[in-house]
Amino acid sequence: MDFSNEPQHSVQLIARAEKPWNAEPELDKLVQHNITPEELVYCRNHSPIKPLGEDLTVKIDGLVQNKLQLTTKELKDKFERREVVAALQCAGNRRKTMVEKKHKDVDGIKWEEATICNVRWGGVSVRDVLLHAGITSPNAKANGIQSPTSQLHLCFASHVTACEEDDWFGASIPLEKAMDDNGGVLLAFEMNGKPLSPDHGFPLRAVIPGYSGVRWVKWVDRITVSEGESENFYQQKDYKVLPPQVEKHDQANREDWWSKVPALQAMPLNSAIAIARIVAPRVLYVKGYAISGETGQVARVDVSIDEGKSWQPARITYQEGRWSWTLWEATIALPEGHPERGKVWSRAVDERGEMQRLDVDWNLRGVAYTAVGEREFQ
Ligand SMILES: Nc1nc2c(c(=O)[nH]1)N[C@H]1C(S)=C(S)[C@@H](COP(=O)(O)O)O[C@H]1N2
Ligand SMILES: [Mo]
Repeated sequence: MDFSNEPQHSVQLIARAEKPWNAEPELDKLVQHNITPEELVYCRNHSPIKPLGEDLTVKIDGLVQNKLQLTTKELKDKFERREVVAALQCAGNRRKTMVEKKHKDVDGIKWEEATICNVRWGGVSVRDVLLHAGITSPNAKANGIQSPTSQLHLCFASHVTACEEDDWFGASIPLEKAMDDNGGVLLAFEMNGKPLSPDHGFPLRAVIPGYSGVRWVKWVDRITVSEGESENFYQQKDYKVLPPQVEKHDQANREDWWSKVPALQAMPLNSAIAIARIVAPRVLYVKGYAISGETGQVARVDVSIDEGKSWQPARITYQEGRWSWTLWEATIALPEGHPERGKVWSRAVDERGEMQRLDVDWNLRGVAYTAVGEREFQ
């Protein structure tokens, strides 16, 4: 892999790996902003970052009536500009916590709890583009296509450079997610009102609200409506929650676990504590984030100082639409006799009453760790 010509990276990030560039911000800084400034947005790359121009074209092909080939400028001219506020989170967010809590190592970069951000994305709707290309409506049997669209997939690909495990990068989502009017799926060219930076996918990236970061393909140059999922390594042989009995990579390959387990798509309900400190005698201040899962936006965040035996509600200080993260804080009066140092826990609850659990299983790749948030204070 060729790492010459890499752009400047944000100096506010802590490198977890240099080549490829993988870095996250400090968690206490991250939660100071409702909308994450670009300098604090984590970077997750499986390849070098190539400086590209706006003239990169994206092909739309596969099971569509009219194949298209457009530059970002042409996309902007042809389709209505749309915005969505959505949290982007790496599947490996909180991986280091999983290792510590389960006392068992996992494969992968030991991300802490800051590979998440909340951004106002600007771009065009993938649904609009696909309707233009000739997908009529979900479930329609268009143009001799055998599968109902409810069983099709939308594959995003980037061929601009080779990756660690494959010659190109790709990921797919169910076509239904892209065709959902409220799904918020975009081909984005802007982050917080400014053009994307090279690190985050200039000129064009996929935005898949609610889905694992790996599906948000950067530097996208091809979108294919397909009967199968993306053939790319990162769709097929990575980013899956393997069962806990799969303890080694060669075992996963030998016993063919990668084809038995579905790809991680929607990310689960989660929360983490960013700040926990005594601010006055017997007064504990706690602040963190929560993120919604598949069954709806975060409705409440609870905090506990007795390892989950009792909970009290935190104040939600920020939430914006279905796909944003939730910021929350709590001021807890420590009861008489409670030591002024210890641990505090957080638990997100969604609109349907689903809630985070105290403990969850270990998995080999350390993805989608969702046990309650936990932090020491003094
Ligand atoms: N082309 C390409 N797209 C990619 C990746 C990549 O390595 N190459 N990494 C994915 C992963 S795993 C994540 S979590 C997000 C990270 O996006 P960011 O670097 O803008 O935060 O991009 C996704 N899109
Ligand atoms: Mo990721």
